Amino acid sequence: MEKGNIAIVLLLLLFSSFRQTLLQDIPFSDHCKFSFTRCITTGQFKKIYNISPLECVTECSRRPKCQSFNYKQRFHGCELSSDAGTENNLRDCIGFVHSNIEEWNSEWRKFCKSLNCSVGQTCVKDKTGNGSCIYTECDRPDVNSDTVLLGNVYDVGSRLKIQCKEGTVVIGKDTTKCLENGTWTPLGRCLNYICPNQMNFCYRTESRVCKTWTEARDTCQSEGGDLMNPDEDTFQFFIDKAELQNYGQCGSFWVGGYSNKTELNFVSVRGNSIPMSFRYWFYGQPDLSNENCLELQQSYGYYLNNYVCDKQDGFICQIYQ
Ligand SMILES: [Ca+2]
Repeated sequence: MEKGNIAIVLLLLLFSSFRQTLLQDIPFSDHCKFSFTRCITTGQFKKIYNISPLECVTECSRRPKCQSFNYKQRFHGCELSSDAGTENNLRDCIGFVHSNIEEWNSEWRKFCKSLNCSVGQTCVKDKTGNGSCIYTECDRPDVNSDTVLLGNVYDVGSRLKIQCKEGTVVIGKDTTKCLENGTWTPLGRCLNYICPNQMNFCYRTESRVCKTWTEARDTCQSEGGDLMNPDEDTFQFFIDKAELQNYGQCGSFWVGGYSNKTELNFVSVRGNSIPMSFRYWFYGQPDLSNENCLELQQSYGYYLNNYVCDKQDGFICQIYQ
């Protein structure tokens, strides 16, 4: 045999022994189901260590969420992904193999398919062979772009924490736990709010994007709060402390108070009435009966004015802690 041929034979032997140790408990006919030295980097939702490649096939087969998996030889590590591997999302990864679960017609796959488990559930079999579905993982929580999620384990019982990007604060809780029903406990969000000392609320003033009263209220509610409640304490904070003096690109600010169409009986978004005697009305306000929404009017030193709700104003959102 020529030297070159010997080298090729040795290489082939080496390569096949590498495959053999990697997937020794998997029939050779199934080896074509793997992409060697490839891995998927998207959609990973669970890692399990110290299991065999066949057990990894089983773990993926038992979860409707699992579309493909990586197997890492060195750590006997199994990484489940909610994405199927394609030419676009597979990368070169030394020491890994990747496989799409669609390739496998395992007993577990057939058994679990009939149970129709939900995403987040795992199909299990009891001693008598009956199957059922239990929640084992939560989905990755939805967070906004200002929120950094710390931790990447989504198993039932595990906890995650959030960290806010500069200029934003956590509104609500900064940790969450994956419950046995596959949902997270309520997790806070990072928003560009200010939480003043000794007040029971956080707020933000919007003076660049001007909106109608209803649009402004929708915006505040979508952030988990409401328009600023026009009550004594809040006014003392904003007016007496002159918190608004540096703002004004939109002019005035919508706040959370309105009246019905014909009378000037104003109520706040939290349900308290705002009597004519309230000391934060500007002189002579409220006046016209077609002005059904409340604003802090810039030219009135940000005292209360009723105005037509279609006007475009800035606004103040408030979230009680
Ligand atoms: Ca008015």
